[in-house]
Amino acid sequence: MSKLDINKIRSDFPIFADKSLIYLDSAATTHKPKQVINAISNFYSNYYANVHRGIYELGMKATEAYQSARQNIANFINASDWRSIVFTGGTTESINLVAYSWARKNLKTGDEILITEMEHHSNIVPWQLAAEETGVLLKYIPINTDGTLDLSNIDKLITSKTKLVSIIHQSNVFGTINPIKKIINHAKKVNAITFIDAAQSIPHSHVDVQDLDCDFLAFSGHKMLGPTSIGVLYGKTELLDSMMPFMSGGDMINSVTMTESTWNDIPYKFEAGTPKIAQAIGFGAAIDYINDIGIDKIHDYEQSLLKVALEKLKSIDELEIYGHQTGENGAVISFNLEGVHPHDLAQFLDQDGIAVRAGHHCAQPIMNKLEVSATIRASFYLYNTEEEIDKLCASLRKTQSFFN
Ligand code: 7TS
Repeated sequence: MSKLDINKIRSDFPIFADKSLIYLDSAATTHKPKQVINAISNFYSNYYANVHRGIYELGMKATEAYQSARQNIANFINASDWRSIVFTGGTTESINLVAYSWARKNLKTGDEILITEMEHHSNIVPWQLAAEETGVLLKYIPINTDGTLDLSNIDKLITSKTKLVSIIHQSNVFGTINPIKKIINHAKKVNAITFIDAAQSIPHSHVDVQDLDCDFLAFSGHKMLGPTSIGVLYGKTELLDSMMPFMSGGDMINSVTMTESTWNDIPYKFEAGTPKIAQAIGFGAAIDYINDIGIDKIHDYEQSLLKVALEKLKSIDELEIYGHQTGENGAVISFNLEGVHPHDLAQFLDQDGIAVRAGHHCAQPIMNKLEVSATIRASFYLYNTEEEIDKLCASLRKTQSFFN
C-alpha cells in the first residue's frame, strides 16, 4: 500500500468523527477537511466583504484572498496566466458558458461537434441544445463494452467539418482515463477547438494545461475537497478575449450607458454579479490541502486502493465489474451483483454505513451500451482505507446471501 498518513488525513475531516461512516461516493462529491471549513468560516467571521468594490481594508483583504485563490488554482493546473481561470458554478456551468458564448456564436450548419458516448450528461446536453439551434451535427466517438473509447475511426470522425471536440478525461462510471492528448492532437490537425471535462481527473492526478495544450478545460471544487457551487473554466486567453459574455450585469462591464455597454477584461467579463467569494477562498484552501500532501502521492495511494478493491471485488461470485480491463483507470468502480437491483443493493450497503451511488450516474448512453439500467459505483479518495474495502466486500457478500 502506497503511503499516506491516513490517520492524520482522516482526523482532518470532521465527518469521519463518525467512525461508522464508510464514504465511497467521492466521484459524486467529496468531504471537506477542517482546513477548508475553517478558511470559509474565517472569511465570514473576520474579513467578509464584497470584492472589486470597497476601497476599505476589509474589501481589499477579501479581494486579495479571492485573487490569491485564482492564482493558486492557475498554478495547480500549470496555467501560465491567471486570466485563463474563470470562476463558474462548476463543470456544468463551465460547459454551458462555452456552449453559449463560443459554440452558438461560432458554429453554423455543416459544422460538427464531436464528443464521446462516455460523457456525463453535462457534456452532452449543452452541445445537443447548441447543435439544435445552430444546425450543427453532433457526433460521438463510440465506446467499447470494456469501458474504453473506440478510436479506430478517429480519422474519419475528426474531419475538416469538426469545429469542436469535447472529451471527458476520466470516466465517472468506469474510471477510464482517456488518451486525451492523442485526441487533442488529432483535433489540432483540423484546427478544431478542444474542450476537456476534467471534473473527475483533476482531483486525483496531475493535469497540466500547457502540456495538454487544450483550448478549454473544466472542473468542480466540490469534487476536490472544496465547497459546492464553485468551479473553473480554464480557457486560452485569446479565445476568452474573443468571446461574448455569458451572463451579464454588475462587475463584468467596463462602462455602461443607456444605449450600450463595454466589457471588463477577462476573466471578470465572465463573472457577472457578486462573485463566489467564500467558495473561491474555500476552493483555494482545498488546493493548499492537496498541495501539502502532494497530488502525486494522492494518486499513488488511490491507485493502490484501486488495485486492492479490484482484487477483492473480483473474488465475489456473480459480481460484474464494468471496465478496468485495460489501460489506465482512476479509483472508480462500477459493478452489479447478479439478481440484486442496484438500488436495493445500495440500501443494504447503507444499513452497514456504506455510502455508494446507485443509478445511471448521469451517463445514460453508457448504461444503454452496457444494456443495464443502473450500476453500483464505489469511488475512492485520499481518506479511504483498505479496511473500508474489506467492509464493503463483507457487506456485499452478506447481501448476496440474503437474496440467494
Ligand atoms: N463531468 C463529469 C465527468 C462529472 O463526473 C460530473 C459530475 C460533471 C461533469 C458535473 O459536475 P458538476 O460539479 O457541475 O455537477 N459527476 C457526478 C457523478 O458522477 N455523480 O454525481 C455527480
